[in-house]
Amino acid sequence: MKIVAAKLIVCSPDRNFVTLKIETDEGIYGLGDATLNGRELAVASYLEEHVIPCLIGRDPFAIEDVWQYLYRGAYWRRGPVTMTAISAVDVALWDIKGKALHTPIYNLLGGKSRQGVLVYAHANGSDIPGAIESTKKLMAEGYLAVRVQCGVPGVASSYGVPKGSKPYEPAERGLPSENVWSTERYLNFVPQLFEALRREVGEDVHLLHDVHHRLTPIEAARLGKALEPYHLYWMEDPTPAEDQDAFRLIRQHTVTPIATGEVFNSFWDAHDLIRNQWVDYLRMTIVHGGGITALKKAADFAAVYQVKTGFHGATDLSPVTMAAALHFGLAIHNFGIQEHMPHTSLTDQVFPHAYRFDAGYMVPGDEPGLGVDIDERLAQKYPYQRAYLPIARKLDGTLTDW
Ligand code: EZ4
Ligand code: CO
Repeated sequence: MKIVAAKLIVCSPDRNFVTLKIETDEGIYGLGDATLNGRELAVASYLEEHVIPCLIGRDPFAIEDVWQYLYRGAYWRRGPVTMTAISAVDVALWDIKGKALHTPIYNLLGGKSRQGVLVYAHANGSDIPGAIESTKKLMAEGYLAVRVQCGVPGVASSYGVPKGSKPYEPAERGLPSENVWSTERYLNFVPQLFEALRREVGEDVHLLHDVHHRLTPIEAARLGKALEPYHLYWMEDPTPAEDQDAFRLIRQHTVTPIATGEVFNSFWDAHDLIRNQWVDYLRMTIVHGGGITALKKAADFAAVYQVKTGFHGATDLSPVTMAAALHFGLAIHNFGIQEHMPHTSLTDQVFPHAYRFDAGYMVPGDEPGLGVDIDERLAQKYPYQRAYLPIARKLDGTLTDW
């Protein structure tokens, strides 16, 4: 089998997605997600100008070799643009291989290790009663794990809290919007939120919370300690992780489990975190971390240290990535949990898929390959629209981590 063509489909069915479609001489094609939220066209151009020409004529079954060719062969390693482009190619090749061998990707990764993939949903409220109501609603839908974000009194706009009646969606069309931030108000408020939540929803449901990189290590340590009575499933991205050593300090102070890495794009971003057991869950996911090939190696390394996966799964990761993550999560032994932020029905129409939610778990379905397609004609009706993630400023105007 040979790769004969590859093309990009850039579309915006409610939000922007970049999709790579690789075609073979046997008529089988594969899909890969190349979406990098707010920097979509950089990846599209990287693939179009520098990668696609190198793929033509190659054997699509030689996934490891193609991966090394794009990683080592570029000379310039790592970085979100490069690694997202490599991911797209890698996932498309796994899709082709599954289809050619008539088997779902989870079988190529060792087969099922479990019946379903535990997922967590997003609850959000502008205040504590709203957050409780939103959590209860998701529990009634069958979710066994819920991430809870809440408006903070005295802070005009918070991460994870919708502005209107639509579900929360961080990226917005147009230029970046601005959020405000107060660490002091947040730190005083969050323990009250989880105290009220546990009182209302009981001890059984898994509760998670995303700090979204906004604290210093010692502030994160204080929050983790304060949240211990409410036994969170995890505290996410407590501090930026460029300095992996920063997590040592947090770890020394609290037994609240830690998840990090949705912005990582390389195993090396997580190496110290894992081998020192400073985190419990790795969030680096397939679309930004170099594909299934790279994540399998990272997950296997993590397994040795009892670190589990907890992949990013927000709406900026297309249904192609969601499917890949579900095959992956079904197969590997050290799977922990998968984020599930449902796409809009329009996104789902553009990407018909076999995966589904059932009673707190998701399954990828048993179709060969990924089990996801793209309706190109429908996609064409929704062209790319400039959109960005917001930025955040402290109350005095200082730009801070969003
Ligand atoms: O802000 O996906 O855990 N989920 C998150 C997301 C991220 C967006 C960024 O592209 O933190 O909401
Ligand atoms: Co997050």
